Amino acid sequence: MKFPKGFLWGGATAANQCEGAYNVDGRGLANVDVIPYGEDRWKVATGKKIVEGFEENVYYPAQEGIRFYENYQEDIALFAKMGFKTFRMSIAWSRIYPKGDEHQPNEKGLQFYENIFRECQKYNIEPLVTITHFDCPMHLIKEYGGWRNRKLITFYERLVRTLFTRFDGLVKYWLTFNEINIILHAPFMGAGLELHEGDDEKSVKYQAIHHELIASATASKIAKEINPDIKIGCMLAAGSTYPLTSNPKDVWEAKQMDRQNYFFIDVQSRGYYPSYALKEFDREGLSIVMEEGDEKLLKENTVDFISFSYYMSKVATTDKELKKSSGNMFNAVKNPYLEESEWGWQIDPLGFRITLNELYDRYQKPLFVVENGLGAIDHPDENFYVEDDYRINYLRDHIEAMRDAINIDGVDVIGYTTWGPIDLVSASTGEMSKRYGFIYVDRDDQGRGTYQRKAKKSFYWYKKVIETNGEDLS
Ligand code: P53
Repeated sequence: MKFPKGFLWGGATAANQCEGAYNVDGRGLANVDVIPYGEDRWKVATGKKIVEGFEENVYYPAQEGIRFYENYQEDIALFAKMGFKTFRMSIAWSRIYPKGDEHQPNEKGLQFYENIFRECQKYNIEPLVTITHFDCPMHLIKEYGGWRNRKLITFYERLVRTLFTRFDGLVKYWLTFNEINIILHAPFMGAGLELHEGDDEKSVKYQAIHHELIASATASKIAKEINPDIKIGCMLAAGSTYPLTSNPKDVWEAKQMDRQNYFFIDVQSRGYYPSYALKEFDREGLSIVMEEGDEKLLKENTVDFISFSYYMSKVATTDKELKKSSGNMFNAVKNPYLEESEWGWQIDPLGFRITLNELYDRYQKPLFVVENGLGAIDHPDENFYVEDDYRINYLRDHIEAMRDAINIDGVDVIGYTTWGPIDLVSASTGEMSKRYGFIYVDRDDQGRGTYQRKAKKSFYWYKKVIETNGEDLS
């Protein structure tokens, strides 16, 4: 029961959740900067509360992150110590193009990422780079309306051309949009999309989505022109949906919920809008403007591999009362057979194997697991040391499930990066106390602390996993 030779073990981060230095070296303001910590967070994230900038007496966790901007050398050295083969990180768009619509990139921003890639190179760590992980320059949102405006494709094209050219030879694996389906559930956080009064919400979202899909295909096209060896992946917030009962109505509901998410990858991987979506747009009278040439572009520039995050499976029901109680963004209800994390996320390793199989059955392209992990409250001792057996157990069970998918089911998996190998700010809650890391960071929910780094028990465990290429999970 082995993992393939050259399997890419590592960890995954995002600029907005770890870099900090939000106004340093010419970086422009982005949507992710103005999403507050506290009770308004989700209102802002979902676009229900529109913000212009910072408000007084509110804490904005992205401003400081975990100070990765200053600490990247130390942090990458720690990843190297665990034996990372790959490191997933993202580019802050507004470091490269501070407003988004300039013609010349900001050299200091480019230099920062070049430094990171050179640091990785020192340790033979393959960078895996997300072009946009939820972020969008505020100027593009306020001046152009963000992704609802087709011009965003041009600005994104400028960004990717700059990145692919400058980092040719340093970066081989790129992801176009992190969790592209999150735009449906948290449009402002996920894509900088604001909803205004009078908007036909669904039309606006799918128009923005169309622009993102075209931008993604454009990135594939440009990448191959610059260097045919570059590999482009899409990125989905995955996790299969189960029907709550065998009532065919529940089964149908589950299928519909899955399709909502698979829709994105259907386009990015197959190269055309699936008929069920076209029918739905028609039926509901959604007016989505597409241009001549879009179809051809999508068809000719599909992704090379499928990447996704997996934290949990979901459960669908047609029971209206139960649905109301769900309280999470996928409208999923509790699974009576599963345990859950302290944040109510269902823990389901077999669901991981099911999801891997589903994605492979559907697309027949190599899969890259680029996020998986357990957000938990840690209890450090006086030296900041954490014994996180709960985290080790979660990861072991999931790695075993992935091993079964590879060895028993024949699923093609390129690599696996755990979410937040170093503790970082939570996307959904803005908390620091929701920790995923092998490395503890001394910082609390309000940004107070020494920001000192310290290896947890799981650090040594993951090191052994990588050393033995997944054979020793004990
Ligand atoms: P946190 C849910 C909500 C927001 C972002 O989430 C999410 C998800 C899970 O699908 O997606 C990813 O930090 C995301 C990361 C994020 C991670 O899940 O809320 O790509 O940015 O940190 C974990 O616990």
